[in-house]
Amino acid sequence: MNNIDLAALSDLDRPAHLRDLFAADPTRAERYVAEAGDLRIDWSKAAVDDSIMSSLLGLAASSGVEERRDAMFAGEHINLTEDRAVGHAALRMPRGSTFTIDGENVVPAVHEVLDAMGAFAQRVRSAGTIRHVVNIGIGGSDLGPAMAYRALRADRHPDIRCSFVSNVDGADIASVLADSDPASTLFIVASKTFGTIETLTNARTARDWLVAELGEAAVADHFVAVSTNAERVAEFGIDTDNMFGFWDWVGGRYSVDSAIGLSVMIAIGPDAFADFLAGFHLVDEHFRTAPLDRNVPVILAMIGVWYANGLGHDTKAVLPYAHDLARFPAYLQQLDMESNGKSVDLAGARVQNDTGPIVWGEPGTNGQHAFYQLLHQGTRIVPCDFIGFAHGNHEHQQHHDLLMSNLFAQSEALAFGRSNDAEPHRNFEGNRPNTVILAERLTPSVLGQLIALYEHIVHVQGTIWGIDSYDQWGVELGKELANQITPELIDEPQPDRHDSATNALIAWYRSHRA
Ligand code: G6Q
Repeated sequence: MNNIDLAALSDLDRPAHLRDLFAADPTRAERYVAEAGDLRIDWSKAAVDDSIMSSLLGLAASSGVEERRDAMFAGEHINLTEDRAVGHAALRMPRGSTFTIDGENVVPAVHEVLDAMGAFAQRVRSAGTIRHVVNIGIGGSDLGPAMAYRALRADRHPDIRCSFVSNVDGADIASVLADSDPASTLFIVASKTFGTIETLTNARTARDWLVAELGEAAVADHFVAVSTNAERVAEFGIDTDNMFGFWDWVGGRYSVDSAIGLSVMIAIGPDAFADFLAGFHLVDEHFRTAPLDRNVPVILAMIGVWYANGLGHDTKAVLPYAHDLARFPAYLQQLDMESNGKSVDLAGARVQNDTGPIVWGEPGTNGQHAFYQLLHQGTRIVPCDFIGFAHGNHEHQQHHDLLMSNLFAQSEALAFGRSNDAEPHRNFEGNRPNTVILAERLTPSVLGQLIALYEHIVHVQGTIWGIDSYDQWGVELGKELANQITPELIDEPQPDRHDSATNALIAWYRSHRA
């Protein structure tokens, strides 16, 4: 392997056009494919050749990717700015295995919570009184369960539906309450800190609504909490007997496989939830043990580093050809952008290279009729991840064949294009890189595998960029200012605290609010 540094990436020779790479190497479609668990990952249409891959894998080795991966699995405090271990992989370890954090094997405690969740979920599923589960959370305490609930439509209990309330905009809770019957609704207040203003505001509104309808005594049967902060849960008025815990070594955006997934477990049942966790674990084991040159999260991460720092691509599209994965791009947006949207390295110095990409996407085929024009003929190159399945979770085979033919066609068209010198507006230059991830079917296990794959890609890229992928200080300033401004909208404005533009906005709102 070639040893280069990150800064040298932009000096490497660009690979040939994908058409020429394929023409020169009839084995490319076989060599640039690997399996991780049940996922088949094909990066043959990525903008790389053997020489670039060798440099990238050399960079991974010299940047300590293996060491930092091992440090994570050893429970070391690799989240430096918060001085915490990064233990989400422990959440999906089989019973009886070991993951040590701060001198303690945490796996027994993980399974204790899973057992409690399982017993509770089973009671809710069989009792027949609860028909609507409302998860109130935001960010990491919302996106994961909301995405997974939607993705696992085919596995859900037929008579229990879930809703997800996150936005402090009253329209969110209002629309869910308008569609709820208090006697058959269970609220899960999901908040790691139990201090998040949006979640507490929504939870209070929901609590008031329930009490107004059924009386204070009903709270015990209709509210549970998921949190690391028992004191605040009790203060809010939820009995800590009705609380499912987790730990500070689980980051919000890495928590769908903790008690934060309770709504998903109620929907799909404890056994399917165990399959979901087993799926994560399969890919964890692949990431932990595969050599760098067969390690799919490492390979995809390094290709992403090449796009960001070698070729200067700013964004990345995630395009699931599965309507049930409609929220997957939004989920990955948080996972990736909150983790690697950083400009300061672990030593506190300004980074010298671009870090995480802007992640976006929509399911196919909808996106094709919207933004794919730019993907095919725009001036900007957007590397794409396509995700598809051999079987749809429905009975409409014709739809599925059409869907998958579109995925294959888009991947082909982007990579190879079609020349038309006579009519430039019909010319497709191709050479637009993409990766194709396939699996038999979108099951709980496969969903877990997909999430773990992206988690580890983010981890490896954070290592290369030398940043802390596990903190999120960038969300603090806005929160702090909002807390200052809230009383100014109602009581006295404090113009000394703000710039003239902000003061004008506050003044406008005050005069119109009145
Ligand atoms: C995720 C972030 C953030 C967090 C929310 C909700 O990694 O930390 O999105 O999940 O701010 O926080 P609480 O769960 O503490 O309410």
